[in-house]
Amino acid sequence: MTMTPSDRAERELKNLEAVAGNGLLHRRAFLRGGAALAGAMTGYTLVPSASGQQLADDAWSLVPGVTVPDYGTRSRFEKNVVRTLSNPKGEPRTQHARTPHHLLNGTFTPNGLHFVISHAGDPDIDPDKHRLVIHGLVKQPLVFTLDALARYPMVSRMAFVECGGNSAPLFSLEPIQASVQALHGLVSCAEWTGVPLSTLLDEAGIDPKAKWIVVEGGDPPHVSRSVPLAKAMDDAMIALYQNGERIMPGNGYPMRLLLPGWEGNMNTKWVRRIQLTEGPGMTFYEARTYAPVLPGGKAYRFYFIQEVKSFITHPSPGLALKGPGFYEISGIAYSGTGRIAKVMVSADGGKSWAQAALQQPVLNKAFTRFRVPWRWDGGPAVLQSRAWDEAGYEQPTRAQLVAARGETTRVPAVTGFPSQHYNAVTSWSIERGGEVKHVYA
Ligand SMILES: Nc1nc2c(c(=O)[nH]1)N[C@H]1C(S)=C(S)[C@@H](COP(=O)(O)O)O[C@H]1N2
Ligand SMILES: [Mo]
Repeated sequence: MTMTPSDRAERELKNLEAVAGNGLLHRRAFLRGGAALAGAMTGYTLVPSASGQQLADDAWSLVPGVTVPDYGTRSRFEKNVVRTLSNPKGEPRTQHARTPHHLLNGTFTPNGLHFVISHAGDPDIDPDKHRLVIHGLVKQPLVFTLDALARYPMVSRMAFVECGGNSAPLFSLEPIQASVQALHGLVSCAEWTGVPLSTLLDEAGIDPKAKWIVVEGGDPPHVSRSVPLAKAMDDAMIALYQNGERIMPGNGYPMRLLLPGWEGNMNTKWVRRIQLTEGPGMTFYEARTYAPVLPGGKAYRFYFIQEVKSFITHPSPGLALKGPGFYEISGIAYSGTGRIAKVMVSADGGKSWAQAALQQPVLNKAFTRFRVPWRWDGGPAVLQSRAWDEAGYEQPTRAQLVAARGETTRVPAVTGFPSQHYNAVTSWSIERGGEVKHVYA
């Protein structure tokens, strides 16, 4: 007896182990290979079978193509993959550009799509004229040109940068209907290359009285933040390259401070001054904007770490499901304290959970892509992800976070009400027609 494709699919289907409600499958199913998996879910294959005539000779296959450009840009068909801008006319206030996570995949953010927050636009810095000064409680103050810095031993590492205000819309009383880009677009991940800050501080000679550094940018507001010396000596970097090329103007060209895992605002762009001090500077941004206020009226003085977090990018609002059957649920997880240890995914609003496959390599303080095989039966479902890091921290539920930190009708609130460090679970509801909505579950 010969097996038909549907017999085979039937048998495969029996082998696929549902491990949680609403059709979440064991991640082991991926080991079967994508085609077998997708085929088993749909009965056949996801696409119609091909015949020779279906390969048409379109114009591009008949005449020579365009001249190879000296700097490559993406296909003209990808022009919709862009950041969204909060201040497109560049009025004299903060500008935000948000990463379109629902249109990307993998773990690092292309340079042109890395999120940007610039409090007074992106300065047009001539790299030959830019200087970095290290002074204060040091034996020998030093001034570095870009050329001088380029002669030090460099290191590369993947690291995410996240604004403390990312995801602030989720502090609102009602779920705001918006894309993952609008809700979580103020986080990105890149490979950064540069000189360890410890090398430069050692060379300047640290006075034992020094416990902090106050770091200043070369943009007009001279954005300044204080960083404990221990972090500066641990994994801080003066970054010169972003995904292999010089840092983008919006991300700090020609140099920025990188503090892996710490609040975005502390990662001073266009860095020009590092002063070693006994105490923190209590600068504008740390004394006001980035001092989250608690429901009782107390405030965090500093909130350094971007805590463990995850969200589902596929599917997500704007990416509607096209009929029942197989889907891969995937998203991003990261933690400012270390590596991601585990991500669990629910399709029934948190009643039951399946463990996601973590795409290797799982790197310290960098994006980890997680994936779960899912068979959507066409009925209502609520998708959630929840991450744990290697230090044992677990991503809170929204109820847990709101109990500790409050919620607000003022969104996006700038200060005074909760508007910083939302790292709780995000929920996407799948409606009957396949549309995806933001809900609180
Ligand atoms: N000098 C300077 N550094 C800065 C800023 C700025 O406006 N000026 N914005 C900060 C904020 S609020 C964040 S969240 C991060 C964002 O880094 P990115 O724009 O490279 O993504 O940079 C920080 N560093
Ligand atoms: Mo920020």
